[in-house]
Amino acid sequence: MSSSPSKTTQLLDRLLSLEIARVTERAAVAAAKLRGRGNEKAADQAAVDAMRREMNNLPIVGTVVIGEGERDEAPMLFIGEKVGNGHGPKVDIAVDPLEGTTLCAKNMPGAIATMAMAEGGTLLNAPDVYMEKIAIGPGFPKGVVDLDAPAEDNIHALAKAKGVKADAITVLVLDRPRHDDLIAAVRKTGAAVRLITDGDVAGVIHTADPEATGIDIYIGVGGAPEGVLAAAALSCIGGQIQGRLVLDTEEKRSRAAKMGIQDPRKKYQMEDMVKGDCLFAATGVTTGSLLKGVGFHHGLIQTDTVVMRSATGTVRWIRAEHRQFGKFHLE
Ligand code: VTB
Repeated sequence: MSSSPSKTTQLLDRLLSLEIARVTERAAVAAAKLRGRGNEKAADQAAVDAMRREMNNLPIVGTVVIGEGERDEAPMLFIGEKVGNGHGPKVDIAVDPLEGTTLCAKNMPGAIATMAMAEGGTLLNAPDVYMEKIAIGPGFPKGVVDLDAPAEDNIHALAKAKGVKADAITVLVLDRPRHDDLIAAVRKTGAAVRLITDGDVAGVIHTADPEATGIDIYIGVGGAPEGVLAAAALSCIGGQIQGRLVLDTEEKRSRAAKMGIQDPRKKYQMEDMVKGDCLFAATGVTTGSLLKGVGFHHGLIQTDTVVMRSATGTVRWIRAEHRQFGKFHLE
């Protein structure tokens, strides 16, 4: 950290780390009203509306760089949309108002409302495509695992660095047919696989605390927006993540090129995805291993939020009790 932080840096810490929690709280409460209704679209829309409404109260000149989609397909929080009240620092915004729409619709564990905010021009502008990802927590030499190495090699290298055998390693993987070979390769080493149906932002965050979560490493192909959000979180709490966009059609390559991506095969390090000071926040929608879900009680709404900041590594857990419901715009 420099000895005289810039105005943006000061603001990111002093003011916005609480403000950003308000934004994810609002989105989480709106989505939680629709838990278990089997309607992914409605829950997502409610989260988007709430997040956007609250974000536009923030004292920022914000640009959405990771959003609900590209302008033609997303009416709100589209990539390039200007957000904030227009008075404050220039910031990049990454949002996933409801990460795990299916989890919310089915009322299953682990749906969250999440966003990151960083100094203007410092977050990777990634199109909504898949991303190959590998992530581990803090405390290992840089490059101990590598996106381009076979899974077996990564597991053995990580086990060696931890001073354990491969069978003491647990790998988190999204449960998708595209990962069948990966899962088989992991199991061949003796390592365990933990499968998740959705929610790889929280999945990557789990690698930062293996003692508590039992997860040592995340490997696989998930959404690129989720990859950038996960990189934002890891840049705050430590760890390593590498990603590569899956640009397997001309159409995707051209969309990426329009967003400034010149090398479609580039392997992004965490520092390429999140170049400066950044804040990350997530509020639980349904209870998961990272966060509790929203609690609706008589006269009280409870939310559980984590806010992190990269420049200081500060992590704040905010258990909030809300007694004024008007702010949530619930019918
Ligand atoms: C993952 C998962 C997300 O998208 O990124 C996944 O973590 C990737 O897309 O929660 P597929 O579902 O097509 O595999 C989500 O499920 C969000 O939609």
